[in-house]
Amino acid sequence: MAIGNFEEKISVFEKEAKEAINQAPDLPRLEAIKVKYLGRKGEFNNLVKELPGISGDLRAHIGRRLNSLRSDLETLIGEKFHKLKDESIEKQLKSEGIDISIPGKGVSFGHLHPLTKVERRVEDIFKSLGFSIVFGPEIESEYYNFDALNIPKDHPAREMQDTFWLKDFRSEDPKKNFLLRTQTSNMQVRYMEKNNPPLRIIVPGRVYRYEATDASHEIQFHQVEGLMIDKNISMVNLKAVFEEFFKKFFDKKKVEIRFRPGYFPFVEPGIEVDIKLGDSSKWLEVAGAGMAHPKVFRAARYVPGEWQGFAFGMGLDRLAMLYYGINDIRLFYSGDFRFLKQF
Ligand code: FA5
Repeated sequence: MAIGNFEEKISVFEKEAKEAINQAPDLPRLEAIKVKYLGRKGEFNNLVKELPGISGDLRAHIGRRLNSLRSDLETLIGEKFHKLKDESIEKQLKSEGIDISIPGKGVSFGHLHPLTKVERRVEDIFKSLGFSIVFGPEIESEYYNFDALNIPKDHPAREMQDTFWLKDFRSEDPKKNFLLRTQTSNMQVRYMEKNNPPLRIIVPGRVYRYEATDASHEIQFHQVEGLMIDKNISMVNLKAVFEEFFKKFFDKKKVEIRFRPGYFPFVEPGIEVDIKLGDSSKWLEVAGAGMAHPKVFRAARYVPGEWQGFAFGMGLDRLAMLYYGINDIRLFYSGDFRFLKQF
C-alpha cells in the first residue's frame, strides 16, 4: 500500500472514531464504540496489523502516530464516559423526584395507658398527703382476701364478691386455698402483720370478680386501698382525706362528696362514697370505706383499744372514667387504638 493512502486511511479512521465517541448517546453505546474501534479485534488493531508492510523510518513514524492516536481516543472515551455518567445520575435524580423540602416521616411514640396515668396521679396526691405506696399479690389466699377481714366461709358478704378460684390450688385450709384477689383490702392484714402503727399507706392494684360486665362493671378492674392507723383517728379524718384528695384529683373542679351507710364486715361503721362532678346531676359510687373493725386488728395482732384507723377502697377505673369523661369502663381493655390514642 502506498504510504499516502495508509496515512489517509488513519485520518479517516480517526475522524470516524472521534465523531462516533462524541455522539455516543449513552453508556452502553459508548462501550460498544470502544469495542468496535479499540477492542482486540477492533479497527485500530487492523491498522496496526498493516505496520509490518511499511519499511524503515516511515514505520517508526506511523507507529508513533498510531500510539498517540490510541492514547487520544482512550482519553476521549474516558471524558465521554464521565460526562454520560453524570448525565445519567442527574436524570435518575430528576425522575425519582427527590424533594428535600418534604417533611420526613414522623416516628410514632407509645404512651402510658389512661389507667396507668390516673394511677400515678392518685399515687402522687396520696404521697403529698403523707401516704406510702405499697403493692400486694394478685394471687391471694382465701385467708387474707376474706377470713382475716372478718368474712369467714358461708358469710353472706362473700356473695357480694363472686370469686375466681384457682382450681389447682384448692384446700380446706384458708391459708392454702388460692384465688384471684377480689379487693385490694387483702393487703390490710398482710401489711399490719409486718408493720406496727402508726401507719398511712395506699395499695393500688388489679382485682378480679366473676360477675357480668356492663358500662360500669368489669371482671378485671383496679382499686386503691387506703389505710391510716394511729391514735385518735375518726371518721372526720377520713372525710378530710377524701375531700383533700378529690379537690386535688379534679384540679379544683367542683366536686360534691356523699357518704351513705354501707356494709363491709371489716369496718364499723361502714360507708359507701359517691361523688358528683361539676354540674352533673349524677352520683357515681367510687369507694367503700369505714373505721377498721376490732376483729381485723385482732387478726393483725394489734391491741384494738389502743389504735384506731380508717380504711377505704376506691375504684380506680371509675375515677378514670370521671376524670376523662369516659362512659363505658369496657373501653379501657378493648385494645381499640382509636380510643387509646386520645390520651
Ligand atoms: C370493696 O371492694 C371493699 N374492699 C372496699 C372497702 C375497703 C370498704 C376498705 C371498706 C374499707 P366494693 O365492692 O364496693 O368494696 O368496691 C369498691 C369500689 O370498687 C366500688 O365503689 C367501685 O368504685 C369499684 N368497683 C366495684 N366493683 C367493680 C366492678 N365490677 N368494675 C369496676 N369497678 C368496680
